[in-house]
Amino acid sequence: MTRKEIAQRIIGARRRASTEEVRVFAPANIALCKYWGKRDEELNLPVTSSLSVSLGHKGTEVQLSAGAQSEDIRVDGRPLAPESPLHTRLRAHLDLFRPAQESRFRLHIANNIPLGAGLASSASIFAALTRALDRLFGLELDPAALSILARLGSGSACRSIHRGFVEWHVGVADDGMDSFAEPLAGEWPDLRIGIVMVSAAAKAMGSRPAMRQTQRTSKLYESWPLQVANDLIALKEAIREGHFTRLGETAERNALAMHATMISSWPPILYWLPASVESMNKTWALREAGHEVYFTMDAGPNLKLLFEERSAAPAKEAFPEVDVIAPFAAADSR
Ligand code: 2P0
Repeated sequence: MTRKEIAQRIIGARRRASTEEVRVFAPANIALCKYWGKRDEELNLPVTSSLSVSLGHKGTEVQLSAGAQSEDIRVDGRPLAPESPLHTRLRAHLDLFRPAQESRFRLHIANNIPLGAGLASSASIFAALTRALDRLFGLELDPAALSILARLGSGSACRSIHRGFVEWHVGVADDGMDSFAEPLAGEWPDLRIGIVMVSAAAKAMGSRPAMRQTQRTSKLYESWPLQVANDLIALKEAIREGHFTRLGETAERNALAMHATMISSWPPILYWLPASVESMNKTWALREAGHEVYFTMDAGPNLKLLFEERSAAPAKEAFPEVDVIAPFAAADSR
């Protein structure tokens, strides 16, 4: 099954002509239980379910119109090099919706998170772009269909279609029609996510090849689905009951377990820099001192701290550069 076939099946004859410009925002998301490994690389179908929280006002705004003279793709004000991998992926996503072979888009992408720094920016880009295409062509697709289409652009993008806590269901179908994200009930106004930027440089190895290498060569990867199954149960219970200790411990353990599968792959994949380990030690020292601060990490060296408002002062004291996001605060949810 190809991406084009799936998109055709969803979009069908719904597309209406449009030359207006649409402007759409989608939030970035941080997984508390990670997506790591695919059962289908073409369709970005995962090996397990995953669970995330979206980042409020941090994410991507897309401006999109059709009817341009030539394809015009800009990121943060600068034209994107046509030979860059992101350009190729964006064009491929636009192709799924392109009304005619000769039609061209003007696509301007504005991120308020650094690109390629393991802050899940591809998730918000492909979610915002999918929503923009839906609006531009008057498709009026339901959230599950939007989530499936966003997934074809980037796996984690299917979670950025929603706000708050989100679960991406693994699904069992070969065509992936049951592999989409849904919001979970539960608000957590006191929850804070602290971005600790260890390095803003683009990562040495993208998550796609890293996932592949882990799946193929890590003996520890065999235990990953069981880890995820248990962590999902614990996280959903923690969210339901507002049990922060359970949430933080589970998220931190899940991230470390994911990194353990990478470290045990061959050749080994280690995203951590010395400053990453230093930040982990600082987090553990905060907990020793009685402050409930946890961390999660993605395919990069940066940490995302998890804490509640009551621990904001000690967290900021230990990490003076931390950028604190309140995912459920009214002012943060545009
Ligand atoms: C996540 N990551 O759950 C995990 C944790 C990175 C580490 O989703 O190949 O950019 O586009 O499906 O979504 C990053 O992978 O990968 C990711 P593709 P994606 O957030």
